[in-house]
Amino acid sequence: MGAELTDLDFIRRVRGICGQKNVLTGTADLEFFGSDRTRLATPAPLAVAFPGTTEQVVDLVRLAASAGRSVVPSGGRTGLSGGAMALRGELVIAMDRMNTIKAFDAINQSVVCQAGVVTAQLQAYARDRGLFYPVDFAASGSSQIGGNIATNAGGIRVIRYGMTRQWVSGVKLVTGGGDVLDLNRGLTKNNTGYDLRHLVVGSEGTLGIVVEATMQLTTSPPPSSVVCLALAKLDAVMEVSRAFKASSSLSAFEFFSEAAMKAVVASGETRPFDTIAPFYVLLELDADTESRVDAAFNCFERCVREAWVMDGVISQSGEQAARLWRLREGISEALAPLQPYKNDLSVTPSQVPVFLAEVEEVCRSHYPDFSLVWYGHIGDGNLHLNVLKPEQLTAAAFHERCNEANEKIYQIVQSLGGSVSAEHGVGLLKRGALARTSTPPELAILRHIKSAFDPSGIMNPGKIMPTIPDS
Ligand code: 2HG
Ligand code: ZN
Repeated sequence: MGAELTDLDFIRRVRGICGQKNVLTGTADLEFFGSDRTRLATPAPLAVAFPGTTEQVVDLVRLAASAGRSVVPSGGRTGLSGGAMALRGELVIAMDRMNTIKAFDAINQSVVCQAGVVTAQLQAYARDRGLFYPVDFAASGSSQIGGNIATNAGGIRVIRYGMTRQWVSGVKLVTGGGDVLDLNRGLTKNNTGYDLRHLVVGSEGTLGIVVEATMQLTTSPPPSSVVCLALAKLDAVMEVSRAFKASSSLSAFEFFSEAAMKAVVASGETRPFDTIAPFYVLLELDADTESRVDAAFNCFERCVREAWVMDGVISQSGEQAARLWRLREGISEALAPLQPYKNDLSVTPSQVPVFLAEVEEVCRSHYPDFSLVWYGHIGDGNLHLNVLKPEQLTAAAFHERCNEANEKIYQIVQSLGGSVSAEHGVGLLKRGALARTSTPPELAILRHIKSAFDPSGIMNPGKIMPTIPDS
């Protein structure tokens, strides 16, 4: 029936489902809700719908499937791989109105929340109940739980708490076929074959729309201190990591280069000390007892004696700790106006120095005009390589050369058994690179899984999968 629906008829039916005021079609709204932080291309969806219930999401997906229209799920739109970009007349389903924390279970230490709950909202809710939601990153103030699940968001405390996947004990999904799957239902033990919940985590909206989730919380962490260290050379990273891991209980181990420090300082932050170094690390460690604080100081002194560390500071207050964190968390935003070319790569933590040195070498010899900004979650092997455009190059020429450089960088990633997308997902940006680290049989299984959940192929077209189907 619906295949012949005109654009206007389709929008009228969408309005019939969500209500007149919950469907937007103005140009500015289409651009805003049809995009994420990548701004890869000009968004061009047909309409943006804001459902208020799971039933409305089901009706929207069924309508889209029957009319042969594609659907792009939209959360906080903070993604960095183009996973929420709507480029060709799709229906964007934005989860902003489904933003309620519906239930709290103190015994299970879990909450049931709708997909549009903002990460910081969940963190505050947990805090108010003496508990802790540990997944955290710079975009926590606007990213939504549904999007975090769809991208398996990581962030700054993965070395202690893991990624979002670890905290999802149940997920409710409206599949591309319009069925509602209530997966795992908050259970800790459930060995009933394939765990479909874990297929949904990281599926980037290609299988269906997450409408609700049971998220686990944990006990509040002990008081902590933040340490920022200036490193004399790259090799010192591993020595410092080994030393602090042996002496302290770490919750974060982050890294950034002087180019990143310069950018964040130019954006208004203050250098932690006068020493200029090629690299810096930022550690967060438990400081709940005197002996733990002493151990951190002793370790710091040892690192200086060994000449791994040129300078450093240990936070003496919550305010100072927050200031030090801003040096790391503010980098992405500070670089944004320069429109860097982004890579989000990972290898095992012990391979990081080799990996970084090899990439630097390739860039030095083939792309001497590129300026490389390194930062990331070095404790878990995840590095964000942001490349800045040389002034004399046009944006198009710069992109072309970055793509060419990627071939060489991906070869290094591949040779070390790493990943071409550590935490930002594949989206549109990395789908060409997927074959680097996934074999043809793996990609074939990926496609079969997609069609089992999304038989008409309407869900988030072109994301993850290496081709864009015509819509
Ligand atoms: C971070 O760790 C984010 O700051 C953003 O994952 C990284 O913008 C980037 O490349
Ligand atoms: Zn990151």
